[in-house]
Amino acid sequence: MPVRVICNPVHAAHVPPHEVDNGVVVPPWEVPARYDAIRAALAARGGFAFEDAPQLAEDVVCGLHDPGYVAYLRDTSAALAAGEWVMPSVFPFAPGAARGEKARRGTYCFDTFTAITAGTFAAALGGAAAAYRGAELLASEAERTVYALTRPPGHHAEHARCGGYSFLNSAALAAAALSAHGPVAVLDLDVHHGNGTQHLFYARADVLTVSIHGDPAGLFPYFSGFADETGTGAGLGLNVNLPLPLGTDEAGYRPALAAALGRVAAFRPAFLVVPFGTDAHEADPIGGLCLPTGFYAELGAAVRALGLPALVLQEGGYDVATMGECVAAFLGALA
Ligand code: SP5
Ligand code: ZN
Repeated sequence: MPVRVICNPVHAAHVPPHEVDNGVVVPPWEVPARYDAIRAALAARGGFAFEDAPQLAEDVVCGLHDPGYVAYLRDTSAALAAGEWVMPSVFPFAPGAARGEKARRGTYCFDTFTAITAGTFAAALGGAAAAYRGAELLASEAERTVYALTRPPGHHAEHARCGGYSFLNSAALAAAALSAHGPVAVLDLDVHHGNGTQHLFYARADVLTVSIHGDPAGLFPYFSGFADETGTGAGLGLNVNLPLPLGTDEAGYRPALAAALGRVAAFRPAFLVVPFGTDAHEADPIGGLCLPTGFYAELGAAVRALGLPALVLQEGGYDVATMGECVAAFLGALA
């Protein structure tokens, strides 16, 4: 049985012009070629069946994200011509201060890495659609392993803020949909902390969030992903952060992986959602960890050993030359 790959057919509508890092305009890392590289590697490996995600109504994401935020993304994209973009310059901190357009940009975004373009909302909604379709396939028991091939990423997007190249949190949308059918564990394997997903489920007892990532003391998103963030209220103890020192290799990664898998298994979830990135790879230009290509099959096999129905969603990974092989190896071992 081939693994079904749910594709975002409109990902290429989102082409960020650049990022701004410490005030310096730099070329974007999050580019359409990433998607093409993964698709080509999966096609070359074989055993994958590609299908486009059906369209998703905007109200479905309004169950997860703030409707005002979703409207901001939609309207901002709609007002832009091809080649134009919007990025925040100020980050309002006083309640009620965001009355004008320029203030709104900083209210609904937490960094200067995440440009909105004319095609951004369509592409982000296409990613949410792929995730939602994947959740449907697991919930109906039609499939046990599904991969959502999409960009832009989603796991940094919070209830009402974009950032980290993420606009709509597709993994969280899938987890929320699956939670209607049983407890859900989210295992975030992108090298960056999944702050948006943590934020969205922080007080919930029915969704466990676990993330292995580079230590946010020195890596994006900087302000969250520390080990002492463990959840609140009914969700206390159900958020697990496993930060690793920058430079960690496979030997250093294995104990964190074992701890993460142990936490997932102990929760006895009905479903697993894996926001997956290849940016922990040694060749990744912005990740800072040192996993070799050969480790990705081991990673997939370790997740497979949980024996859970699993939805894998593409998040980060920026070395276009190696990322396709890593995804193919991971999924090949998982399925
Ligand atoms: C989904 C995802 O992986 N988002 C990551 C967002 C990280 N953005 C911060 C990029 C800063 C890049 N600094 C580069 C220094 C390279 N030498
Ligand atoms: Zn990442």
